[in-house]
Amino acid sequence: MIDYYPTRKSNKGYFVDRREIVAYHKPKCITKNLFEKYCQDGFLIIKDFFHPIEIQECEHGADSVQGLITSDPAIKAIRSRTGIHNQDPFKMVASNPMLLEMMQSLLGSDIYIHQSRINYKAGIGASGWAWHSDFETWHAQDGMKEMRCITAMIPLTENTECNGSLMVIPKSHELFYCCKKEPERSAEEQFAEQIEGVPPVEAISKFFERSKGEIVMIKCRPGDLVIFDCNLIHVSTSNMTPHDRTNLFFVYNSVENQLVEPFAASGYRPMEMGTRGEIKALV
Ligand code: 6CS
Ligand code: FE
Repeated sequence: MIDYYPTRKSNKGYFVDRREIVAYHKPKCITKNLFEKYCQDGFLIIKDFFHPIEIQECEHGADSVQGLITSDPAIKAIRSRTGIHNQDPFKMVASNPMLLEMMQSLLGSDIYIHQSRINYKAGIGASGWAWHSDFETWHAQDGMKEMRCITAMIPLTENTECNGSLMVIPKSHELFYCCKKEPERSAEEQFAEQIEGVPPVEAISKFFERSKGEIVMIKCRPGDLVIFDCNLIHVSTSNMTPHDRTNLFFVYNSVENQLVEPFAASGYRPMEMGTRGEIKALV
């Protein structure tokens, strides 16, 4: 199979253009202006998308899951729990009809969930993530062929300018950086801290040249919905405030873009990091 995004294969990094269109159709729940903005910038923040009750239930759900994964008080790093979209109460939000209609329209087909997770950034010390494109990882490690996949981020606590909010480079989704080859680590190590697939400073500068230096901090609150293209370059800093930051992530992929063999990895990651096999479309 031809690899149009040959990342982690050679000893030198380089750029290639995006091949796929960013979105197919305008979803019913957003205006034409917002749709165009999404296509141009590669992300969108939609205020008050969810009903407060839906989100409150997830906040309680997240608290109980968090108890399990941060029981060691010495651990102040980011903690992710994957594979949560079939679990109550998260299931309800992952299959919210307006959210599904939006993803189906944007992706122009039936959809399914490629990956779901809760990311916790505990207060006073949780570290962040280096600049990266999620698609780079999904292509290299999971065998996601095309950029036809969108992440929905659902804040369960306020994301402020201080508590390690996501930052994105608008328009960076139009260009792909093929990263240089790095020694392979285990899926779990890679998930906890990304080293492979991190573009060098010169490459990030080029993304900034295209955005004319623009960087957007995704400030949002419970009830809001953030959507971003799988190839949008993003980063997040550590959380030195006393305020924990918790976000849900559901990654929707087109059923026409199901995983093939990984393009730059020797095996499959666990199922909850990249769904493969028998796919049931969400309706
Ligand atoms: O390994 C992954 O699939 C992921 N890693 C990062 C740093 N962002 C998104 C995705 O969950
Ligand atoms: Fe990411």
